[in-house]
Parts: sequence; C-alpha cells; structure tokens
Amino acid sequence: MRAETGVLVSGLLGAAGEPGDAQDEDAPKIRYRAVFISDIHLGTAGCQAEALLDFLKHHSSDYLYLVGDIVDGWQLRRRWFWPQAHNDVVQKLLRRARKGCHVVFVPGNHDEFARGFVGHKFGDITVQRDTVHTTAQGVSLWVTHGDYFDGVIQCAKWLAYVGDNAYEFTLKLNRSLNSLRARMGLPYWSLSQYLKGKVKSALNYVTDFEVAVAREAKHRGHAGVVCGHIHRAEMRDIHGTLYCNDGDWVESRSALVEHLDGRLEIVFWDELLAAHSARQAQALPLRELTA
Ligand SMILES: [Mn+2]
Repeated sequence: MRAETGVLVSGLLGAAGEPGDAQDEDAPKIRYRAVFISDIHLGTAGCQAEALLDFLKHHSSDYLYLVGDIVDGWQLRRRWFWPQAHNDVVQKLLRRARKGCHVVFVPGNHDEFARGFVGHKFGDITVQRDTVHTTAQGVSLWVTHGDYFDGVIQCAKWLAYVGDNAYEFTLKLNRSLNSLRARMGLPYWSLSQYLKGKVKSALNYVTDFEVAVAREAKHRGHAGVVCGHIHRAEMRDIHGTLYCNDGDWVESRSALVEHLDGRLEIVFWDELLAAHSARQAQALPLRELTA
C-alpha cells in the first residue's frame, strides 16, 4: 500500500521516466558526502538555474542542504518570473530527495514563507529552521541561512526591501555594462560584486556578519557553521570556529562540499567546468586511438 502511494506521488511530481532521468544516469558523476548550496533566488532574472542544473547533474551526494533564499518570494510577489529552468531545479531537488539523498531545506529571508512549514516536508525534502551536519570526521557544523545576524533586516524590514531593489538594479546595470564590454572585446567584470566589496567592507558589514555567526555557532557548542545570505563564498577560522559560507547561484556560482573523507571545500562552477573541459581534452586522443 505504502509502495503504491509512493509510485503515485512520484508520478504526480512528474519525475518518473522524465527525459532528464536517463541523462542523469549517463552523466559522469563526482560523488560528495554532502553538498551545501544557498541563495539560488529562483524567480529572479539573476538566478543561474542552468549552471546549477549542470552542477547537480554532475555531482551527487548523500546529504544536500538548501541553505536559504532558494526561491525569491520577495521578487515573485512583485513580479511573477518562473521560466522552465527554474521549474527543472525544483524537480531535480525533489527527485534527488526521493532517490534517497537526505535533503534538508533551511529557509532564508527571501523564502521566509517556508518558515511557517518547519518540521513539514515538500515531497521528501524536510524543512528546518536550522540544522546540524556532522562530517565524516565527526566535526559538528551548525547550518543556518544567516539573516538573523543581519542587523539591517533585524532592525527595519523596509530598509532591507530598499536594499534588495538597489541590488536588482546593479545586477541589471551589470548585465548591460558587460554586454557592452563583450562587444568591445573586454572580459567580464562584476559591478555588483565590486560595489558589494566596496560598500560593505567600508561598513565592516561582512566581517561583523562572519564574526557574529561564528560566535553563535561556538555558543551552541559546534565546531563550525555553514551559512549563506551575504553571497560571499568563504571558508576560514574565526577565533577557533570554522566559518563556511557556500556563496550563491546569482554571481559566484559556488557550493560548499564535503568529500567522502570529510574534507570540506568551496567549489566554483567556473573552475569545475574548466577542469571538466581539460579532462575531456585529455581523453580525446584516447578516443581517437580506439576509434
Ligand atoms: Mn538571504
């Protein structure tokens, strides 16, 4: 009876026998113990859904943590934007959970609507306010989106909305600027990353955020913390606590991964792509020999 229900549900979710499934089986996979991703911002033009789909296709894991701002409810309320690729990301995450990967969704401020469903499940994805991941080496990591530490958001929500609009605007400006640069034969340059670096480092915002998050993890008795929110991938020791930020899928296209031996690493999609192309280029002469 249970099994039948399971088949029915997977049928309804449209994953069984989907063309993507067969592709997934063929795709050369790198296996991690855990993958942490956040700040995907599905529902916005800036979301790099295709790159994320590619990343997920080539990397499997026992644990997958969605560390907040997966869906951008703030932007969707303002303007509905939901292309097929964004749907594909949701389908892929649901499918992965159904296939036995332990998927946990820790909502962020942009998908705070999901905080009303803590303890419930979307398909096989569990929603948690925050969670704890223990690595293969027994290191205890507190997993939280990080917006609770954002003074701006805690003090005045309307200020954060203004900030969000400004961010969208710089992303737009960035796109126009770079299509111009491309026409002039100049390499890609991230204006919003530049502005963020400038403005926020001046305010010591990033440092304050990182120190606050690490301090709270230590206070809760954990060796480290995994968060997102500030769109800045980072892994470093802060006063004896391991601070990990998995970055985002709007600009940096990064993830925090735990290798099978428990080693933690921040990976960037651009670098993984380059390494993959290099491997293919090396494999090519072999294939020509056997042909
Ligand atoms: Mn956030």
